[in-house]
Amino acid sequence: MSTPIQTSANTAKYIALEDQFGAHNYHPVPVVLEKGEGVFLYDVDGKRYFDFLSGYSAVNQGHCHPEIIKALTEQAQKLTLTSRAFYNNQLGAYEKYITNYFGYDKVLPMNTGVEGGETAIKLARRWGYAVKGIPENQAKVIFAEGNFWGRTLAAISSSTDPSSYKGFGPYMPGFGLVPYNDLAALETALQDPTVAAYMVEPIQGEAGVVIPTDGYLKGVRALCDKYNVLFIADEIQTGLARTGTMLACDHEQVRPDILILGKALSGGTIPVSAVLADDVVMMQIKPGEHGSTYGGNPLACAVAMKALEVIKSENMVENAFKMGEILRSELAKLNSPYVASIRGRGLLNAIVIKHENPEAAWDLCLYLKELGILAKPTHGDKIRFAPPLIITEAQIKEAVQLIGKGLEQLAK
Ligand code: IF1
Repeated sequence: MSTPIQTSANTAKYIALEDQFGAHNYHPVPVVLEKGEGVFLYDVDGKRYFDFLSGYSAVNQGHCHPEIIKALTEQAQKLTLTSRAFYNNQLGAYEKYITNYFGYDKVLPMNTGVEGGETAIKLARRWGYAVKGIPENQAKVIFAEGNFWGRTLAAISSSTDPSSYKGFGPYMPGFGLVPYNDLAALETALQDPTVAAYMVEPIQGEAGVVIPTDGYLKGVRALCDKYNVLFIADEIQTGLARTGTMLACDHEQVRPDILILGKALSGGTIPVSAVLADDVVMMQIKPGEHGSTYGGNPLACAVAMKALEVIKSENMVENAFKMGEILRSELAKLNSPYVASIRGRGLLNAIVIKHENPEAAWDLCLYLKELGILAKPTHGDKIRFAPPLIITEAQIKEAVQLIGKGLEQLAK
């Protein structure tokens, strides 16, 4: 079954530019987007698509949310960057807002998600030496197999995915791995007195929306308490209402020692990430020991405050929970012979494709593009379905009908 990749001359023109002048570090679905509004994206020929990827959960609030864009444009006309060499009138207000919002003493503002991960690990190592008493340069951080937290050399040093780490060595020392969702293995690892932290996604996104057994997060919390290890939750993809609770950790009412946020923290406008922790951890980094040019810039602060505000004012947590249940139920009703499983929480979902053609998931995404839905496979046979959290029941049902038509094409 060969899938005809149908692209207009206009689309092909833009793709050719990227092909000639851009690094080939991605293999995008062949669509060229020009406009985004709410749950919809529009290509250069004006065709409308449901966005079922949401910028990998960076567009939870919907594309170009009017209030977030208003906050962005108003601040952009006043002051965008001071650097942290000086104070600005947005940062303190933002720091108060976000620490109250999530219940932590302090926040360290950064830009990309992976910078948030790097910051969390530096904080954990510092705490390990200063508070836990780990001998200098011997602190370990444990990660879960199947993790993904970015593309820096430290991030890929913890990866178990060859497409992330192969050919980029040598790797960061002091990192350990345990199987995901395995409390016995975690306990064994945490008995090592040089372990400062366990960094984990409450649901593994890139691995294909892998949801741990109920009780896993509570078990992680208990083991970290028992062995005096910091629990770092990477909520960059799962946080900010994506899984039907404000944080995915809320599903088990656990509070990580270090919380990392990113992506939808800016509503998909500019890179904004944040690391939250209490003073016993956060105060281990002294003036001049960490930061970044854009970290805490006034534009990011204004945007992030509004992006957080609309999550609550528009009840996105409740909507994500309800629409997620409807999405999974409607997908199940399709009863497709090509869907091995449907899994997810809130509006972070994935289907696993079963088909003799190993390219079936990719082909399905091409069919879906033709039908007006944008999604992309992860790890071969899984397709993530993660629309913006403002999607309505009617839109979910319309989209699932299109997904059903796409699945039928796999029969040919
Ligand atoms: C790409 C994946 C998703 C993340 C979690 C940290 C980061 C990410 C849980 C780093 C970023 C992005 C990166 C982007 C595609 C996307 C992705 F497919 F790569 F793995 F979502 F699953 N923690 N994920 O998911 O945040 O530095 O990118 O701001 O690299 O292609 P970042």
